[in-house]
Amino acid sequence: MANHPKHSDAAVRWCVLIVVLTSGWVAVQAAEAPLRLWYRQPAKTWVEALPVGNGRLGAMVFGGVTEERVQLNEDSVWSGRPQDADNPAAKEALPEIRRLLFDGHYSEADQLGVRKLICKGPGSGSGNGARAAFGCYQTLGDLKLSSSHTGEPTDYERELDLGTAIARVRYSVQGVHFTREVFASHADQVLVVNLESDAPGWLSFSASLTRSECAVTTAAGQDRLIMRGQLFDGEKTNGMKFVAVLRVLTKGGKVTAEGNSLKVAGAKQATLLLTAETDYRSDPPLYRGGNPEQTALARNDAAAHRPFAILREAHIADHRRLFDRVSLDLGESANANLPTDDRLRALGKGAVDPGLAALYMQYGRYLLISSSRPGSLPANLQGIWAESIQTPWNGDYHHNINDQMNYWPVEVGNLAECHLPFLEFIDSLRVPGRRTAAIQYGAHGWTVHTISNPWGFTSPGEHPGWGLFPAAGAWLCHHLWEHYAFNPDPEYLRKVYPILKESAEFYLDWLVEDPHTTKLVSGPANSPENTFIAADGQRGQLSMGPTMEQEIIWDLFRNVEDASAALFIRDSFTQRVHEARDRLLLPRVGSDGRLMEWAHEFGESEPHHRHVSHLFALHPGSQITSATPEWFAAARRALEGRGDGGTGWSMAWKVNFWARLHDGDHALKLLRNLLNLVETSGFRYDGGGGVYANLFCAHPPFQIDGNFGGSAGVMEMLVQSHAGEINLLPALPHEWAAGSVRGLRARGGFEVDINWNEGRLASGSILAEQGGVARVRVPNAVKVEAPYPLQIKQIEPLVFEFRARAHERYRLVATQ
Ligand code: FUC
Repeated sequence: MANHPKHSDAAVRWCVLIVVLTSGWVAVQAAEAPLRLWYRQPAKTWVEALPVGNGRLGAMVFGGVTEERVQLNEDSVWSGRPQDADNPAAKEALPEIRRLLFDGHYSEADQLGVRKLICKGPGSGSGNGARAAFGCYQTLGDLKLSSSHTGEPTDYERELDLGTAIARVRYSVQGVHFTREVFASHADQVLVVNLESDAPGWLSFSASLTRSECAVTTAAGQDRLIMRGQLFDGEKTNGMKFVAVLRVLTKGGKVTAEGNSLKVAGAKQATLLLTAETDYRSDPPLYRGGNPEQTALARNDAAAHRPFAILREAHIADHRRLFDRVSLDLGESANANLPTDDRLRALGKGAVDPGLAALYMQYGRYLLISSSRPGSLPANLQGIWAESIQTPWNGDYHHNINDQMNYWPVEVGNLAECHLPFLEFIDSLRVPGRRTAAIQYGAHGWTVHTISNPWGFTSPGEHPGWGLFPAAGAWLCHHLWEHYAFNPDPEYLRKVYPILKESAEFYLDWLVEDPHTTKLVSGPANSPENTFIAADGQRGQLSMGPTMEQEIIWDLFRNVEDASAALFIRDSFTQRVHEARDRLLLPRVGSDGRLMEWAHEFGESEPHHRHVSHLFALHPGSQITSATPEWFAAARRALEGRGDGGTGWSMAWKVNFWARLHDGDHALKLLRNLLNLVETSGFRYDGGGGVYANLFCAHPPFQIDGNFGGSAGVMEMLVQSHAGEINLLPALPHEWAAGSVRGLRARGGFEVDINWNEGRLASGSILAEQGGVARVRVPNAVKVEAPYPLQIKQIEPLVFEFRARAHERYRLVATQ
């Protein structure tokens, strides 16, 4: 899929200039607190270290004075290999399991499901994917710098500057100031560590490159180290090959190789350049190719020919091109100047700190830019940052909420090109997904279940209670559609239409008629990853027509219909999709007024279960809006029932739900819960989520989805566009009485800037990037200025319709 054309940077800057000149935003922007995470001490644990990344290469910077640890990642360092895990037994057992479920024999169906419906073989490796064929995303290794400082360091500070994407450490020893900067350059595909002292001859250290297994480091000449390795492919170390090259350049002093480390003595400045590659290729059936050593050496040589200042400048320019598209000011925070860990502690004690919410939102954008760039693999459960060999949940791609959540901020946060790795990954699942559809279910089209890896795993997981989630493919297709919805480019839509179509083909075969209601239902399927209690006391996980399945398939069918309409395609296939959508079992409201999670009114074994699957239609779907008041109210009741706690990502989802329910204060409550500082380690499923000191989301353990979900939630509180209109300030909490946001994007190809005061929209503008009709809902009366007044129609007192031509900007100014 090609990158769609976007407005040029010059155009963006020009528009920004207009806004700045015409709406007095200079003052607002100047008042913004610096976007940085900072601390007065080095990181003791990995979740205190600071992440940098260029989409592919990542590093966690600890900031120690005498011992610096820069833990390294490369996004394709995956063990494992492709495996044949599709299970033909499933196809045979399907009619019987469906019959049992329709007749209410849930336990029996579950037992048969455990035996027949799961993948063949060990699936994800049940907690040990690193040694199984499924594989595991792992650390690349550690770059360690040991320095021979003597004397106590003073004036220590370390920070991560989100605007420049540079991690920095500063301190003094014996009156000499030292500065260390680390960044992962996308422009030069190199990780750069620069050390400087303000007096000549003071920099002396040794640098080593290590990995706990499967790697050997050797010196190459006096100024280079090369680490070579090969991972497990299951049983044997015959898997992915990787190479890392480290070079040290100095000003003053001397570099020598000693064993497998480099020694720098008496320098003023030292620049370390690290390049890394693997032989992974997204190219089935082997998924391998290329010459990683050659590429790593060539990229390292190229970087070594560019002075540090040039590398730094190119990196900052490249990062700013994406990051600066959005700015957010949520108002003054008394705690803005506290170190980030203290700031979190103060928030936990009840401090009002809207600036921290703005920082968290921008951190999500920063992390996405750093972990998902065109050409990279998509951001996994940990983005690209993983410390160990056996990463939790294999650091894989989970499609029952997690990897989708990773991409919630991408379009609204004006980073459309960072969506591409995920969209391309979805496309790449088609080939293995066709096999899975045919072998498991005898169905046409392509499908995927709860988990994937870069080796094209599309089979169900090894337990149906979590691993049998047939709607996963349709949910992934939601992203293909959303990219179009925000950037309406027919060329792009023509390319992805076959992927949507083939997914719909699968569901047309997969759906069955419920003999009791004649509705079309999906199943057997779990409602991720919850357990129900039937009226007669049976506990089960598999059922027919769980609400989430129905909602996601409805969403796919509607998107296919909209896509075919946009492409002027009308054929028997689109007619079949239309008819099937009409016959789908729709969301239902239970006797207690809550939206039902399953097709029957079951009891719940965990009423506060972390997944809130049945509210997919509220968010990220759009089947439930204020235009469907009965469902809207029932969704609210269901959400209240689920409570305000949860794992990290669960609370992040709830921020978005409350925003969609237009309850800004409740959304903020969840955001505060999400910013709960977690200072313990270990796994928890039953709540206790929050953030670590480095603002990484705590499931716990670290899982990045909550960072992205929380970031998207903040944006969702300010601008929504899923319900056929652009809704400005739909869920503004009282605490954010005054503020401004610039550069958020809305479906239809619009860019939104707004300025508010005393909780009311003060001024704003909507830029039509390519023209089209926009309906805009405002929270209070405004006057609209359009290039041609005839292009504006007032639909309701607070709803306007603009018929915009490309590049036109519509201005809104409060009238009272
Ligand atoms: C889903 C969730 C878990 C965890 C895992 C990676 O299975 O239910 O909480 O986030 O993904």
